[in-house]
Amino acid sequence: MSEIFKNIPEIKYEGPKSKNPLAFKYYDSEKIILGKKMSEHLPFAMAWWHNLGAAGTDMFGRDTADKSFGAKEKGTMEHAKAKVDAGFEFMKKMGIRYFCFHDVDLVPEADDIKETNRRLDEISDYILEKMKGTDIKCLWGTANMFSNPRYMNGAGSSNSADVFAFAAAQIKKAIELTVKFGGRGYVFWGGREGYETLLNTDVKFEQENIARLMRMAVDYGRSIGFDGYFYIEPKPKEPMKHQYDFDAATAIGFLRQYGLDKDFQMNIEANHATLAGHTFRHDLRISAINGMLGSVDANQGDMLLGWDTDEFPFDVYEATWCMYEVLKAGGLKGGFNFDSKARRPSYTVEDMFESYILGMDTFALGLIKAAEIIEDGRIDEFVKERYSSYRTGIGKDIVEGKTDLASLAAYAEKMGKPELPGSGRQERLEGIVNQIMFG
Ligand code: XUL
Ligand code: CO
Repeated sequence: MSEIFKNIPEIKYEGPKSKNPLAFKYYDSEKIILGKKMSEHLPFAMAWWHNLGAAGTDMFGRDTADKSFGAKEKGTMEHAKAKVDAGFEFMKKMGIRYFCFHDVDLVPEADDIKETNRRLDEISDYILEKMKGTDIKCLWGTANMFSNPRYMNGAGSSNSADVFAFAAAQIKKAIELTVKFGGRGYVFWGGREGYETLLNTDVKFEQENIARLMRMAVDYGRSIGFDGYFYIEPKPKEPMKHQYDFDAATAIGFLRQYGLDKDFQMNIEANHATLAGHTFRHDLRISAINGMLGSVDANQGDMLLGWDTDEFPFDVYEATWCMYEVLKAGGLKGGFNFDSKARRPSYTVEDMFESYILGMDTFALGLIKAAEIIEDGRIDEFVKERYSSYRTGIGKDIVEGKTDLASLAAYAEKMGKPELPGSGRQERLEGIVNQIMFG
């Protein structure tokens, strides 16, 4: 098989002074941060759909990039194999060790699922062959249950039982593929699991059905030896007006309600969190404190746009807070999947590589700075001190469950006017962060 990206060398670390656009400035895979190699802290993954599929089409215009990778006709098995060749060459040159996929990213979908599955068998054999002799693995797999018109009303939440059954068939195959690739996880992003209007929607029934489908997925996955985590990837809207997995807190509540919380974790995507009106960091924290911070879809949105722009991560502050949350949570069992696409006018092969270099360098910087914030200790110490009133006296009694409303009321009567709770020192803390970022 001939080289596809002939003008692109293996991407190496050259350090912050390098002016070479095809080199890492901060991602140094072997560098030790807090006792672990950067590459272990940052298991990066390539998103099959954006990197090998998305070619720039938007609502107002067609493709700008050529992602045929030498195949004569797009949407054929020849093209599917060319994507595999391109993907593996790309990952090797970038030093990326994981990939994520939807079933229909891998092959063109046929009308008959038996034919689609036959194609998936063929391409997955080809991928397995490629994986041999490399250290490239699968981070997670998923089924696309949102693009085909049959999913206009969702998959698990569809009003049609036949559509529900079709979704089950796709999930079954996608889990089998994930297991075949030795994947670490299986994702449910509820693409159209939501509603446009309550006038035609039975929310309770739809949510129960989604839970039924997830339960079947867990049972089947475990029965064929899948021992990774299932993930919910929350997103509040787009394509549906209202999606059930609105944010981490909502998804966690749902999993607990239906007894799925032992098998599932969160896959938090930055741009989804911000669409929900949160910071990326907020949804990471909510997942972490519930023991459910599983994996990350790394990207960023645009403050001025109200939709999922899936830009490559560039904002070092955001990446720092992400890595701070991840380090505090003890790392990820999953990884960092670049669910990001180069902008439509960034249509060249160089842009494919430079986008990933930007994303990986941004997260490497985030890791370095988050480790410095933790090692500096002033922020963590401040937060600890802020709650010190709960470590002695009445505060200790509250935490230890030794009080009730009556005893606290008696205490308050004796106390008179409570002192103010102490300055939050937000500006001082922000100054410390800037000092660490640029000092
Ligand atoms: C869509 C999105 C998906 C999921 C996988 O916003 O993020 O690509 O990551 O289905
Ligand atoms: Co995503």
